[in-house]
Amino acid sequence: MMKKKLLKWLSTSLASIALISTSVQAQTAPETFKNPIIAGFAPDPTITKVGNDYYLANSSFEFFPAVPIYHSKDLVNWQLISYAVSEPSYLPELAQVDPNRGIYAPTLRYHDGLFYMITTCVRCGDNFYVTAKDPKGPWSKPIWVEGDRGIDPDLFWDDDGKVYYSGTGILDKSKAPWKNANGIWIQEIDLKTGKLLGKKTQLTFGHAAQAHYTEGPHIYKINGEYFLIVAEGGTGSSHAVSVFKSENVKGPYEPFQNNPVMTHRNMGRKAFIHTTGHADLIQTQNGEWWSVMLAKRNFNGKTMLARESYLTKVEWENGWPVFNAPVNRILEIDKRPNLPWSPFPAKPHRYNFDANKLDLEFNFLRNPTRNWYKLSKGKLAVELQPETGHMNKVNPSMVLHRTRDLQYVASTHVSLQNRKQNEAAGLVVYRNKDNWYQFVLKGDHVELSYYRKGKLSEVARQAYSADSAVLKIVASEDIKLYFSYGESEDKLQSIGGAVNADATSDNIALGFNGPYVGMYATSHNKPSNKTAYFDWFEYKGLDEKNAK
Ligand code: 6LW
Repeated sequence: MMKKKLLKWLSTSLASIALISTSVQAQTAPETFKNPIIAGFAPDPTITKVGNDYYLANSSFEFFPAVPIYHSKDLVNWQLISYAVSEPSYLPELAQVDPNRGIYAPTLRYHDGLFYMITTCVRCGDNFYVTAKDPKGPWSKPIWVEGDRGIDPDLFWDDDGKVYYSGTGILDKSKAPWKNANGIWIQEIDLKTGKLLGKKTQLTFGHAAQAHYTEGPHIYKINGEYFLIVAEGGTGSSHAVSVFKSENVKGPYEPFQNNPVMTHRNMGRKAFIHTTGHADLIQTQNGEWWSVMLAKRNFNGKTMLARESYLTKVEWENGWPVFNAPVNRILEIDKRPNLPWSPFPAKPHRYNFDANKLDLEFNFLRNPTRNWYKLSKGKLAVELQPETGHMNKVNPSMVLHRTRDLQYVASTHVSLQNRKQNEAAGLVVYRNKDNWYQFVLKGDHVELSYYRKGKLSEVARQAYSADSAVLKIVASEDIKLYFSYGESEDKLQSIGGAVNADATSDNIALGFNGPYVGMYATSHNKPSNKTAYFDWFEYKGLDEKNAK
């Protein structure tokens, strides 16, 4: 009797708790979302769905681990869960690439129990794919595709079991139809071996005469018809999305007369969201269609965060897609997909280095060919290497965090004992070898300097002899960086005043990659047996995240 009563009480209370929690959820789930869905360095997004889970991958260029993979349940809240290439020995070629070479636009797909990520390593082996049963990994070794040196490969599984590889390029160069033309072609692929089978078929050179740089293809079969979606115009202000369809996978593909179906190319330089293009489509479990694509944001004329990932709705009218009807623009605030609101718990801002592995957020500049860092006793121990951030094709001692906000605070506690004049450790704001800021303990002083278009400028240098320091960088809305340092967090003094932050912007450092902030140690071209110890690193974004 008692037991029965208890059970009843339990079940009614549980039911009311469930009711309360659904209503809390309903109350707190916003109606809108905020673009970008992944801010900062997140170009060339590609998306796939398994059950009610969504996965998105980005290109990553010379940074490592390569091809970040994010997970979401509502297309709006995304969590970094892995990288498709995180084992350095799987892609040793990435140790030597130039800035903005390396990993270009990927395609992420799921078929028959396996995830596939296919991409190009530019100037480091060309096209390859990796597979995984679990998107968190482990991912396989690369399987190299034989016979294509073009970029932006796509994989498409047809209903008859055949798999098609789409590549970018003009098969017969003598037939290049106009200046700056590029094209898309298709060929069957054997996914066991990576061999392309049969003949290559050219599908298009672009939606119309004069279409430039047709690339980034994805093929889908929707209601019995084959759709080809491409990026056009180059990944700058003329970027666009165009669509084609065909009754046969190998064409002929008819360009939609309303192409390009999405572009901000005619909005002029003042557009806040610009460079929209390079789309991939997904249908939700509730029947809606959405597209991810890349775009950039214009902060008072400066593109500080490079190419980011955006989301927009797609509807079908007369058998063709309409992007974000009726405005046909990517909006910063837009109506949310009809999916259960599923935010992830906020991550702590401070990384204490207590685990035995670096947090997924951290990246290296190129593939580390040797183990120059270690996590031990709650510290990140970083060996000084002669390589600096101003050298090309090297892997300096840098541990970097994507800059995901226009406004942020980054800080660290670093110690480097008995420093010689060539030995330095501290913070960097980094884009490429010619455009970056360094704020370091060096020899007997603190030094703040930056490279802008390859020219080194020293902002400030102040005597400092203690073994360790807290270093702090504040990036502000007015495109300035403010630096401070001291022996403890409550005793910081500023140095250098307001420093123009635009060296890492697209305006100055234009490239495919994006900005980072992080930790750095170097012995400036000379051998050293020193190790710098980072007690913690903090990255705190100050941009408002989700829509109200
Ligand atoms: C990407 C290609 C592109 O692979 O930029 O300009 C490349 N075009 O689509 C790098 O994101």
